[in-house]
Amino acid sequence: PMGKDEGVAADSAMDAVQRRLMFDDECILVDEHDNVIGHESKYNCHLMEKIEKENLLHRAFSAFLFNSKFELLLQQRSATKVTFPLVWTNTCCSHPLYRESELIEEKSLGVRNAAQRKLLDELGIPPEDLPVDEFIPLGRILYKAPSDGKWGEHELDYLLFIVRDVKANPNPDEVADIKYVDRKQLEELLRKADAGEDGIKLSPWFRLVVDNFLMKWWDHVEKGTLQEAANMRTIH
Ligand code: DMA
Ligand code: MN
Repeated sequence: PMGKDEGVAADSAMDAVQRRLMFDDECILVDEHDNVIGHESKYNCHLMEKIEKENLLHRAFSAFLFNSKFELLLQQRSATKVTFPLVWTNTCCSHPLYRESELIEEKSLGVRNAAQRKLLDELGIPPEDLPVDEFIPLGRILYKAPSDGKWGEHELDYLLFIVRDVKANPNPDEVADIKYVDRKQLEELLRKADAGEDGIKLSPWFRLVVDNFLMKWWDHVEKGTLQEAANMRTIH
């Protein structure tokens, strides 16, 4: 296995902030039923070769934040992200870390704690504006997606919805741009991404959610019935 220093040397072009996260963040390894089986650096969890050889699967979350007009907040990932730079995606994604507060399984509290932490880190939204109890876990998906070169994802991803009016102050290390979209504006973005117009690219996990769940869940956002849409038993 590659040592820390060799890894850093081999990735000297990597942005310093992103490199630090690659080694500081300890991800949670799970089996395909989402049982915790260990932990591994963010770096190793996202190396395609390691993913394939050791069948590494880690826990993640994708947060979808809507304002009171029921518009969805999207972000464009920064150019310095190691995986999927400059792609448009849902509000905030990351990983619950291998630490007590983010390993709590009951009602997915660990994952909701991680979402609160990263919405502050990436979008500057204060935790007071995002009480963990307001995040509604709707489902889990398992997917594998290569990014560029040697990097990629293999995740068991918790889908969290929250409806709150917030003031965002994006962190440029993480986020290149943000925008709220209504359904029509999202359709237009999908069309552009499909047509390759304006260089618009969407993340593979956001696309999966859009194609399988988002529109019916958006109805529940508007009706205030999100809890009814939740199914945390099945892993899709
Ligand atoms: C990882 O997101 C999680 C998903 C669902 C793709 P990320 O690459 O934005 O993680 P981080 O923000 O921790 O770099
Ligand atoms: Mn990941």
